[in-house]
Amino acid sequence: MKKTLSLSILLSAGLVIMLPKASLSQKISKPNVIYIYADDLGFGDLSSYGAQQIETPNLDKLAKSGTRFTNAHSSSATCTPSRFALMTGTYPWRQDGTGVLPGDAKLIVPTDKITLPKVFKNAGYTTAIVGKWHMGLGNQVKKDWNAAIKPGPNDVGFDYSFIFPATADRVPTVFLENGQVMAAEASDPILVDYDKKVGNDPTGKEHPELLKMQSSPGQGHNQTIVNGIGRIGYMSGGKRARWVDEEVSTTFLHKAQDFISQHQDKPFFLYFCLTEPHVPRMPATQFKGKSKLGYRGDAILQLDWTVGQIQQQLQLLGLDKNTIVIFSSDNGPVLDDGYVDGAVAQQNGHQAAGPLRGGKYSIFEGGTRVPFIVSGQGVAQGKVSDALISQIDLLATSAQLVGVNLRPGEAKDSEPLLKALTGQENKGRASMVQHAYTLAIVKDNWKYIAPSKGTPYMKLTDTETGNLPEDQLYDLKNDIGEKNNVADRYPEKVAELKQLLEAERKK
Ligand code: NG6
Ligand code: CA
Repeated sequence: MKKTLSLSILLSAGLVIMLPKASLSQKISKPNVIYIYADDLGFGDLSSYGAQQIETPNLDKLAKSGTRFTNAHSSSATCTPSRFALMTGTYPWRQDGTGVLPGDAKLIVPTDKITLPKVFKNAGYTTAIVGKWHMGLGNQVKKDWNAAIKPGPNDVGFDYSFIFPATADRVPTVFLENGQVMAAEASDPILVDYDKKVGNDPTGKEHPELLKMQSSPGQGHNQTIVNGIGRIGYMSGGKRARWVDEEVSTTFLHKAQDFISQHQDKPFFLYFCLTEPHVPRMPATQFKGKSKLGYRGDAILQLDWTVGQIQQQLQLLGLDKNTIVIFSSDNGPVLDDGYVDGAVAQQNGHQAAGPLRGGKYSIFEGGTRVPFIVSGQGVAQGKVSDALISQIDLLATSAQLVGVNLRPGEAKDSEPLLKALTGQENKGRASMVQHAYTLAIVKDNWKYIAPSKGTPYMKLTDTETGNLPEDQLYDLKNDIGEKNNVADRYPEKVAELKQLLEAERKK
């Protein structure tokens, strides 16, 4: 017998047990990764995070089977910048034009730089996005919605894409599959405009009697009516292509499930972007009225059910063991974000941000500290971790997971935190920049918020933004609700964190 035997000979000879276990498992185990991204879900919106008025059994089960994080953050307090950070591993405030985008915006993700899906592609994975996109499409605002639109998700690392362009409250209210509007008809071309009315479709402003859900006074959402709901922006044409709000969520679910079952034999990465509980909240009939908290609560039940459907599918296909599921939200919660949908009237004591101050749009913790659950292959079970983690770290951490090297300077704000993410250790980032209208920096549970001229309170959405013209310092360990500004008491802390933030800005 020769001294050096190849792996295949060993395997065929049934001598596999002679190989060291680690090297074998490293070869075999490339886990699938599914990143489920909720839209505007708050830190207090799940029963596993302490919600009393709502039950989210499927997400609670996910948390029990894995690690639940209590100090994990989106990079920003709104959608587009958070998603940009997740995709690129760079803080969005370093690049202009990364604020909340209209539905006709051009693509803001660079096509020539590393992205989260490209990390997986470089490791041989098949990649897909299903759901809300909101990072722009094409090279310019003016585009032909009836032709294939490029560049888009398929040009920044996704092999397959099934998306809607921006938010459910913005036109065009259509799905795009691999850049092509689904069910578009040449005879009824889609026109989109954010400045002036196009075509003859009624608007919510002119015809409130046509609405099945009223827009909140003063917030807009009263332009073109689609499916009985006033939207932001004007559109005409594409009558066949327009979605039915009650079907959006299940359409995404089915597309996600199709992708999973079609790619079950080889490693895949699925970026599954749910639209709940973002406005307009118009859940499927089976969820309407179920939560007793208005449509926002019903949408959360729909979201929880959707996650349960994915879990069930993974189990049925035998993929639950070699798949990592990560669940989080792109920013904190808001009750009235443009429609009279019962979220305020039927709040019933529900605290969407839990014990945190502020919510969506705020630099306070409520803006970015969000539910974050990781479960699956290699993840500690039944653990609660207070490691400081940002969604921006998923890029470098995924590279670590799948064994891809990032080049120096690539995804420069993303930190490799595989041990923290899998619940193996509690040490996360040393510091983290938070972003809303202004910036904040957190280190060792001290949080410094930079002075800003923005409004301290947004009346229409009832949001405490955290914008103040002076320095703010909070001791998050003892004051998670950011009630006491202790900047005057700890001037050295303020100076230290200010300097650190300045250094981050210049990086
Ligand atoms: C705001 C919208 C809000 C929502 C948000 C984006 C107004 C008054 N409000 O500008 O309804 O669409 O943008 O939400 O227009 S996000 O989750 O995508 O960031
Ligand atoms: Ca959002």
